[in-house]
Amino acid sequence: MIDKILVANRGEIALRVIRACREMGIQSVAVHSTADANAMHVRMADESVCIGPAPSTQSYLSQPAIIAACEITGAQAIHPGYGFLSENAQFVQIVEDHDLTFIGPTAEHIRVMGDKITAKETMLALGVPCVPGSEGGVTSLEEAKRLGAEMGYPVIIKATAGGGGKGMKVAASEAEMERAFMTARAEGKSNFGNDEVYIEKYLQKPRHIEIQVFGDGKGNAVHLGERDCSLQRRHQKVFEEAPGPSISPEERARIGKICADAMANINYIGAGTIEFLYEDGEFFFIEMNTRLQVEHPVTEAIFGVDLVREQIRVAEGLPMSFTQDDLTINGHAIEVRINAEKLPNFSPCPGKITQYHAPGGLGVRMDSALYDGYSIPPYYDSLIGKLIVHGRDRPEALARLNRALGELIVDGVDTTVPLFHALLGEDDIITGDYNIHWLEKWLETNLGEA
Ligand code: MV4
Repeated sequence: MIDKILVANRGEIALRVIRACREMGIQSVAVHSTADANAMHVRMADESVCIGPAPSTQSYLSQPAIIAACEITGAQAIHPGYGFLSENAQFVQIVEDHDLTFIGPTAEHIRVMGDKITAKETMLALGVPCVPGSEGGVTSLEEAKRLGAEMGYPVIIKATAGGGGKGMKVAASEAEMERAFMTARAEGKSNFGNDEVYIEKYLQKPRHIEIQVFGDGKGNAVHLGERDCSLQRRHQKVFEEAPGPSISPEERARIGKICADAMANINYIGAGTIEFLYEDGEFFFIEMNTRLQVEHPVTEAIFGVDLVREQIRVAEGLPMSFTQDDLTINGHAIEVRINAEKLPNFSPCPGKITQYHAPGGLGVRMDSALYDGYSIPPYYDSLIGKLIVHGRDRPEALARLNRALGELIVDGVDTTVPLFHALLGEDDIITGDYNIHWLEKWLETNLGEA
């Protein structure tokens, strides 16, 4: 039995985990940097421990400080939230070496999926459809050019350790191959200490569709449909919805079963997200995230489940509280990310919140650690809240989003709220007709983004 959980995170996701703990009768321990002494997650937890100075490398990423905080407080388990240590296989190993429970997948699954070449090989072997491309790594320019000629341009060269768009280069023709290949390798080396790259056919106008999966670590796994997260800026998602406006129930059942069966096969434990590019009715696997994601609430809304509660249950060795047959979709949900950023360039805008009022009413969920008088520190990411709306169908969710955005008050800093007001007036957003390039094009046209 787990009766005390240390939450190794901050902000809205720390609150999210603390809320699940409280509903389950589990004690919670917050950890915080000196800059977060007055943060809401510290107030909401049953106990708190200061784990270091403001920079996250010396606090939220400090493995010894977090392990020590468990020992001091008697927490038996660690929930990592997203980001920070959530996909660090070495940390998971250390947690287990201290006889603590990591609430998440095994170190081995994190390692396999953290390397995109081994992730793709694994998924291909499990019957998950992948983007056509090289089998494993490509080590020479000659091999890269041979593959380019074979599959046809454009192609994309990706660093196996890449992320956030770094170490990713498109080659439109053989003439561009040398430069793209060398740059992808150099970026992989300098950003991730790994210059291994692989090659894929470049898809020109796909959607980003991700499948939520969940396993009990004992050979049982389910899927909870998809989220369409195509609206991104510089690889940062800004607007996410479930179900995907372009996905039919038949397509969902088919790709969902492929994903759930794959996860059952590897005894996957906890929450995971299998990312696909979706173009012309076809799914192509690109990556898997072995964590709870920022946008998990849209899935929770339409399925009526608490994913954090389930994570804790399976970490304790309990079964999931639902089977695939129990999971049916109810309505439509949309999440928008409220960032403390100044438009048009999305420059970070930390500072003091002089007034905060969260929207409410039917079908509205505001996940945020803000409060009146709170000072957003400049050390961490700029996400200050997530507004999630749920309606019986997509038009109702859109109307509710518009209404809830109108109720939200965040004074003292600039936020991304005006962007969402503007997007809600766009026909393509109203009809759901967008792909991964839509937002950047729109920003260029409408905000003349620098
Ligand atoms: C691609 C692609 C087109 N074709 N792979 C971007 C980050 C990484 N997660 C994968 N990415 C892409 N991989 C092939 N074969 C286009 C992207 C891409 C993208 C993907 C999802 C959401 C937004 C994106 C923005 C630019 C490029």
